[in-house]
Amino acid sequence: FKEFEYIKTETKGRVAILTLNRPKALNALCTPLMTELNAALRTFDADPNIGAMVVTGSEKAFAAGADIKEMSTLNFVDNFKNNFIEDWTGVTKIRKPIVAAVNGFALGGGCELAMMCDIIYAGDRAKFGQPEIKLGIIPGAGGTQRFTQAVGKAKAMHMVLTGDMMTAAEAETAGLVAKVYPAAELLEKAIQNAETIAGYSLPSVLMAKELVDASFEMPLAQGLLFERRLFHSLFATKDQKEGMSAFAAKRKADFTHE
Ligand code: CO8
Repeated sequence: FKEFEYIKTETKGRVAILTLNRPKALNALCTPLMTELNAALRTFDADPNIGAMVVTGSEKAFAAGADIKEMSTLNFVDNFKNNFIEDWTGVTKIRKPIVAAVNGFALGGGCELAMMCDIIYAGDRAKFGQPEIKLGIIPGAGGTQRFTQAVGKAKAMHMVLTGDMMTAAEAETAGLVAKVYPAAELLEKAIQNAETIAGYSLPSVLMAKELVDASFEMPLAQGLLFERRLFHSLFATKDQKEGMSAFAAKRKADFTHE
C-alpha cells in the first residue's frame, strides 16, 4: 500500500482493519477519504489472504457525515453532471463481508457508510442519525432507503424528518445494529466476529452475503430459487467435503477456500 492520508490499514490473520483517520473533523467523509477507503477495500477484496474486513473510526466518531465544508459550495448542475456520491458507493460493490464497528457518532453519510457495510456492531455510546434535514438537504447515500429497510417506516420517518439521533441500544432494538458491546471492547469483538467469518469457506461466505443482499432486490420465489441453486453448487467445493468430514471426525474444519 502507498501511504494513505485519511485512513489507516492493518491486517490480523485473514481480517483487514480499515480505520477512518481524520480526527480533527470527526472523520467527516471528504472525497479523498472516500477514494482511499474504496481503493483499500478493493485491494483487500482481491487479496486471497483476506476473508473479511472491518471498517471503524475513533472512540468519538465513526464518521460525522459527508464533509459539510466541502459540500457547501457545490451546485446542482455540477452534482448532476458529476453524479455526486455515485463513486462513493464502492463499498457496496465489495464481495467479501465488511463489518462496521461504530463508536461515537455515525451521522448522515457516516450512518449511510455503516449501512453500506454488511453488519454493524456498535459501542454502547454510539449515536446514529440522519441530520441532513437540518442543513436544508436530505440523505443522499441510502439514508431514506437502507435506514427504512432496517428499522421500518415509523422510526425512519422520525429520524429522517426530525434529524434526531438514536442511541446504540435503540439502534439494536430497531434492527439497525447486530450487537452492542461496551465501547472499549467494540473493536476487539468486531475483529473476533470478522475472524470467525474469515475462517469459514470463502465461496460459501460470498454466496451467503450475495443471497442476503439479493433478498432486498428479488421476489421471494426468485430469491428462494437463487438460494437453492447456490446451495446445490457448494457441493462442488473441496470445503464442503472438508467441513462435513471434519464434523464426522469431531475435529475443526480446515478450509482452503476451494
Ligand atoms: N463536515 C465537516 N466538518 C465536520 C463535520 C462534517 N460533517 N462534523 C464535524 N466537523 C468538524 C467541526 O466543524 C469541527 O471542526 P472545527 O474544530 O474546525 O470547528 C470538528 O469537526 C469537531 O466538531 P464539533 O466541534 O462540532 O464537535 P461536537 O462534539 O461539538 O459535535 C457533532 C459533534 C454533533 C457530531 C457535530 O460536529 C455535528 O453536528 N456535525 C455535523 C453532523 C451532520 O450534519 N452530518 C451530516 C452531514 S450531510 C451528509 O452526510 C450528506 C450525506 C451524503 C452522502 C455521503 C456518502 C458516504
